[in-house]
Amino acid sequence: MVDTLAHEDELQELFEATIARHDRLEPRDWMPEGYRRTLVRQIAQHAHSEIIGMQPEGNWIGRAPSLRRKAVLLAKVQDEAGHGLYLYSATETLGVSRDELTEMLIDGRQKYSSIFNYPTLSYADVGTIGWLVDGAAICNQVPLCRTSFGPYGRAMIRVCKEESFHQRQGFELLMTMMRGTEEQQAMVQESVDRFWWPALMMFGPPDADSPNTAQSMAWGIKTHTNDELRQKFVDMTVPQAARLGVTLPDPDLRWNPERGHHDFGQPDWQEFARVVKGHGPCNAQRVAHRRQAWEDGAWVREAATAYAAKQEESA
Ligand code: FAQ
Repeated sequence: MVDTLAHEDELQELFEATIARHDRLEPRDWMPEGYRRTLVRQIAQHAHSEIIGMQPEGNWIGRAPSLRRKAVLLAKVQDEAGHGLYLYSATETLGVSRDELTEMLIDGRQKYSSIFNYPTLSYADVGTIGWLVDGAAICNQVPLCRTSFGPYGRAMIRVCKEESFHQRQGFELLMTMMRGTEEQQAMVQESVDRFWWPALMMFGPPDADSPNTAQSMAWGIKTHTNDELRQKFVDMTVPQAARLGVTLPDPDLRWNPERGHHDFGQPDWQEFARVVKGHGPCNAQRVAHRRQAWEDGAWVREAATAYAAKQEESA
């Protein structure tokens, strides 16, 4: 017993030394249970967000205004599926199967990003999601390329490259509409008005109300706080909005020369809490759609498992 405890102490020291060196933990390395649980929570939530996030934009694939726009949107939505799969694979290295993760999503035990509970009401929303939602995702995810768990950080490198392309296609789509008719310009402004505050909520609650940030930073899972990344996003987006010619719907938004950053207003945090608890405009629809797809795909999973077992038998 004493030996086991001494051994655990050594393992804990090794773990802490790895974190202190800003080195990476790999799946077979010893890690504290809390570290593993936090990673499963965050990476699974991230994976679910990518998969649920296919729905709002997928809604416009059949109604894209040209073949070119349709091809771009199809490719983007497929990229999001790919991101979900890399992230599920990273979570599986922590000892949870993809089946278990999906079950936890569809019965509400795990979350996905609040942003995907808002509807896409006009085609301009496809551009706004690319510009603002992928833009926020990049701000949050570039630092995650250096997160302390190897498989997560490596998945993020590829994901970020693709998200950059997504953001540019959104900006280009909006710029094209802003050069169009007055109706098209009004569609863009209306879409930005709806998505601005939910995009700020993507970074999570303010630091003072974020139960996980301090421990996740100490473990090198997160390298910046929620408020730091939200500020970075605002500073990055304001000049882009000016270039597009849209107004960001925040009367308190202004440059603060003393801080060297923009001051800005707070999102409605009560709305955020409602959406995260399942009471946003589209929560029920998003989860029902995912559950249906999971049930409809059961025969494919069974067939693939049976085929794999046969292959093993004959090998
Ligand atoms: N929505 O203590 P914190 C994308 C939860 S991918 C829902 O601050 P943490 C690509 C949080 O889980 C977008 N829940 O938590 C794309 C925690 O839950 P608990 C997804 C939220 O983890 C683009 C509780 O609140 N990106 O967009 C949200 O330290 C276009 C307390 O919060 C990622 O997942 C929220 N917005 O920090 C796809 C990035 N915020 O403990 C398609 C990775 C917080 O009750 C189309 N994740 N919660 O279970 C992260 O960086 C972090 O998990 C944060 C939250 C920053 C999101």
